[in-house]
Amino acid sequence: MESNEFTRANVPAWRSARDWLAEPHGTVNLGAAIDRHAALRPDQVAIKVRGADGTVSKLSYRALCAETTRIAHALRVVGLRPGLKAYILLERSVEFPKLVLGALKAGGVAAPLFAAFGPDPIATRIGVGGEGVLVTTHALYRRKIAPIRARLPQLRAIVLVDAPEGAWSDGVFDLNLLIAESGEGPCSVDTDESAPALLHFTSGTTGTPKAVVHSHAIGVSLVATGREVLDLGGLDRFWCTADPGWVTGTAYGVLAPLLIGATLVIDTAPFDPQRWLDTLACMRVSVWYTTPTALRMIMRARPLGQPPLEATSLRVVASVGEPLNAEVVEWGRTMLGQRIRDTWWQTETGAIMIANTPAGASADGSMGRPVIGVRAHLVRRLPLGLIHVLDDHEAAEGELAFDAAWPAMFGAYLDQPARYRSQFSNGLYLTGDLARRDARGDYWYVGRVDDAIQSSGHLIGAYEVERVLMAHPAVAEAAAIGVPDDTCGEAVHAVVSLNAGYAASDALATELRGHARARLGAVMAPRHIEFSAELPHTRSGKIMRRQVRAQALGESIVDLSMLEEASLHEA
Ligand code: 6R9
Repeated sequence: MESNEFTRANVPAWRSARDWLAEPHGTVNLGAAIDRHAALRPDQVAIKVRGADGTVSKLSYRALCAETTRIAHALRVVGLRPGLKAYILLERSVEFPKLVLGALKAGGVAAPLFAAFGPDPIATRIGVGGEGVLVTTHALYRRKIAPIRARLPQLRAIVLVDAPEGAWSDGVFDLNLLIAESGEGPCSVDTDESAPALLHFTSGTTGTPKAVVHSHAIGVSLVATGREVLDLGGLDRFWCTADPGWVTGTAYGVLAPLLIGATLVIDTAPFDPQRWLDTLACMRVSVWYTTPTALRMIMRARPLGQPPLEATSLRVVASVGEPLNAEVVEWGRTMLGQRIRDTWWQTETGAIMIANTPAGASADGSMGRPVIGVRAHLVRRLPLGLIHVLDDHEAAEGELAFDAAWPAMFGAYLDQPARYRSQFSNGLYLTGDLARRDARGDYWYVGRVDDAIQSSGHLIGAYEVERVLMAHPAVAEAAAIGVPDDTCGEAVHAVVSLNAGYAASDALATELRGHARARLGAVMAPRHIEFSAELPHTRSGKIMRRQVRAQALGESIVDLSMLEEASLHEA
């Protein structure tokens, strides 16, 4: 299980991706692999950036190759060594992909952090991640790092991408000066494909965040799924809207498109529905990878009935991070002229595992089927770490699990071997998500095992309830939670935000309860409906059900990981 033996697996998509990534002598360095495009098509645009003021700038593969090599030299000068971390604390910017690739070329482990984190979650994560260097901007340094500098003995150096003149002292360096003074020659460390490349932090339900380790082998799955699911090729202009701090921001926001040789589109402005629609059009985006939350906000700003959007180059639209409800898919078909493809994966899986692929005609609202090479199962957990695997050929509901042998499978939770082992049983990786498989073999999201509601002896997936509420024309978003109840253990409670044109009222609450009851039955239908102007989200767009629950129960937030997620909103 822990030795990832995918290279011997007979999956042509993986073999061809690996053949493309590997050096002639067999090693794989994802930072260096991108240079192959610089050799083959040096003038091809690698990155196209739309600045907040609307100006557009371009970087060729030749320039990207040269600049990331210089960054690798610079990072080595300040102490980055193979296996050490390069913490990257940056907003959406052209610097982000350059720093990720430069760190990889130097043999370092790229460890992105959300720029919206406050000082505390940053210190916690660097404490978990261990020794390395930190790259950030001058403004973020002043606000987030300077106040906690004394708590960060793990940092060998801090590098500013935009240091004001004369700002370097006391272990703080100016990246441009470092570049000017470092070597020019090739700089790429030969890394074995099992060498660590990425470190991503995810918060669980309890305790400290987990640091998920990925090796350079992740590139094999990223290339294979980039081609198969996103249909990416060398002529595409690909826009991944993910925040750089989220796993999607590195995997598909940097690596997949650049390994494939596409043009990466970056918009440095914060989310705004009209701005994003403009970006789709003016950057002539052909493949767009975004989140249901962003799509629902755009849908709110531009509901059905208004003229369709003018994004004529758009060929593929895909979504990740949260369930994609059928209403959004329908909106996309009319307004974008595209069937939005859902994709399911996790920080731990490293790459897309289940998707609506071009070939498969899966039902709207379903996540689709396992991607080529991946084998999915539904399981029930039994005592003593044992599991019961449900018949793969039948419709069923259970915890989603995968044969633990795909290239992008995570290699460890840093320093937590027991926690890592507890995610596996019988050669399967257990995801912690509940899913349903229908008779056609499509997978439907049911909810997180942790968020499941126990009511009158039934286990209810939060999303099963939310999906039905969102099908009502008044509801924009919904969060279903369990609240303590003397008779049924937990009662289902829903908090909803409304679409434009609808106002909260007792009558609407009654109507929504009736709507849910008619479709879900008495056990699953929410007993209470509460209205909220907006539901709390993480930066990656996930509804924070634990926070919704704490608010509904009038509890103060005591869970550490929740506090950290909440601090994402203090920017
Ligand atoms: C890439 C990413 C993972 C969790 C995952 C699941 C939820 C992701 C989804 C989805 C429904 C989808 N999730 N994709 N739920 N439909 N298409 O999101 O990684 O931040 O680790 O989150 O997100 O619950 O377990 P990560």
